[in-house]
Amino acid sequence: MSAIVSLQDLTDQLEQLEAEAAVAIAAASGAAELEELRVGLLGKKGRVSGVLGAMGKLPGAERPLVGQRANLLKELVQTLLAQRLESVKTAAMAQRLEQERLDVTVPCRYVPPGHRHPLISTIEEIVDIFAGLGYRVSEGPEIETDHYNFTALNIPPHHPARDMQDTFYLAPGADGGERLLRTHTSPVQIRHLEQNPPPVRIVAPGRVFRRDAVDATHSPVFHQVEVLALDEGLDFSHLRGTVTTFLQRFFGDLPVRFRASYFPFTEPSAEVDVQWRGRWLEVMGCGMVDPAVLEGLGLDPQRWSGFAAGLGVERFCMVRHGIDDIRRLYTSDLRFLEQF
Ligand code: 2NM
Repeated sequence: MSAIVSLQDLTDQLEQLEAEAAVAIAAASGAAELEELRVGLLGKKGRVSGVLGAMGKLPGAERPLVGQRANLLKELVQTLLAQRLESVKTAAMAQRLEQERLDVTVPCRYVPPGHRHPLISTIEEIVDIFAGLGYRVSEGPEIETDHYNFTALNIPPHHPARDMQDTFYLAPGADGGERLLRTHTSPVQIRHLEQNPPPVRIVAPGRVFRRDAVDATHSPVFHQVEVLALDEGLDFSHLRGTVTTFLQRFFGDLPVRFRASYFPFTEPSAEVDVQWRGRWLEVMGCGMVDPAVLEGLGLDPQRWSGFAAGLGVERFCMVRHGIDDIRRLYTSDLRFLEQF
């Protein structure tokens, strides 16, 4: 094939190519399409190369003219491709912004995929009330030593609370020390006082363990919240006011009464009843921290005094919601749980 090629032919071809390229680039609608056009026009086997290949058939003096014209074309095509790519990207972003627009002012009802377990919300409500009275949350281990669970709380070696019937004892720890599952959250308060000097106001929620047979009101694993305030000048009136305020915030404005009782770690001690739907129900225990407990911690009972109180969360939850059997709280029956 030895067609005659003239300078005019090649220049016309380049001009034609330029016009076509401008139209095609303007019509391209995406980055991939633009890349295809670039390869088809400027690539090794592209159309510009095709024209330049024919250049060899021109007289030597005319070749630079075609070369210059081709370079102009290449630059123009590159500029057009870059500009088009930019506007395609801008348009794509504008479209996404439009499509993915979220109107956060649309009025609607939030339907949660689930909700808190009634026991957890009871703990939260109780803790929130004490937080509102200036108490901070304190937590500690569920596996305890005899010292923190009993001795530091003035519970003597042969006290019935230590009986095998009441306490889950574990195999001794690496140090040979007796280990058990805490029977109340009071050890948390002892640990806190060891680490923090008074004044102290803490609330200790958590799981506790007792060797009780399961029935409608007992479970070997249950939850307690205990509170402790230790400061200068605290007396029984502060205990009474705090506990009464707490109970009336939780249950509503109902009658509260204190009855003398006994705990090894408090003196005096009291049990607290609320008049709920006309009947007196015992709901918590409390008292002034026994001086022996303070002395065990190296605190001077002449200077520091405090009160403590403890309650069973399951019982609070059951009274508040009229639940007749503690096992309902552990068996995860959705027909029950969905009512809360
Ligand atoms: C109760 C009743 C009375 C109590 C005492 C203490 C501590 F650690 F400060 F001595 N913590 N919790 C306490 C007192 C708990 O639960 C029925």
